Amino acid sequence: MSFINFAAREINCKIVYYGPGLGGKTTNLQQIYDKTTDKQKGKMISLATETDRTLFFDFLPLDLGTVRGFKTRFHLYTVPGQVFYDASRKLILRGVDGVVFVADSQAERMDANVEALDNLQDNLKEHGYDLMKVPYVLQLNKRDLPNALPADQLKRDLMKRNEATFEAVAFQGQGVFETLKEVARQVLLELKKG
Ligand SMILES: Nc1nc2c(ncn2[C@@H]2O[C@H](COP(=O)(O)OP(=O)(O)OP(=O)(O)O)[C@@H](O)[C@H]2O)c(=O)[nH]1
Ligand SMILES: [Mg+2]
Repeated sequence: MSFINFAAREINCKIVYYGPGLGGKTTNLQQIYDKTTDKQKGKMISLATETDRTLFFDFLPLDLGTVRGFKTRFHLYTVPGQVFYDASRKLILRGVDGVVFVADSQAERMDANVEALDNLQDNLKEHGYDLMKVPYVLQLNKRDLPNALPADQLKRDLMKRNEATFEAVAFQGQGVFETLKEVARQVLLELKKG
């Protein structure tokens, strides 16, 4: 649910990056953080383990221009991908406006992709959201690795609807902003409808 602050003329939207552990969710946010101006962004907050696995969430507020005189502020979150942090994932999805699923293209991570996607669908449902209807983008990450499956095969196995898909090499910034722009576009479109 986007939050509109009329006094401040500000629209607040929440985007959640979801996906299997080590797929590159936090890396997406780090790239966005690194490549935006100070004026555009707030502090990036990360709660992580010593080995940089997301413990609770990564959070980055980002200003993406104005819509009819309202400043649009996107709050980007990532969930911890590790299977046993399901309670955190569920909590972070609360009030979500748009979802990016960051899939790991490596063949040996296919089961983890499918499991995380099922988990996303279940957790959205618990909040009353439908994966078939929410603003949603599928990112195929780690395209640089030799064991990456062909993109067509990943799409066949992971696409849920006619969603936009982007190939990415997140740690090099490739595909990161394309993904963000598309999910933001969809969220703003929903806002205009509502
Ligand atoms: N080769 C390659 N490595 C990547 C890519 N994107 C991210 N990585 C690396 O993958 C590792 C995990 O990335 P994270 O962004 O921490 O993964 P995550 O999805 O946030 O993981 P959790 O927080 O445990 O759920 C890091 O070492 C990244 O540098 C990519 O496109 N290609
Ligand atoms: Mg992470």
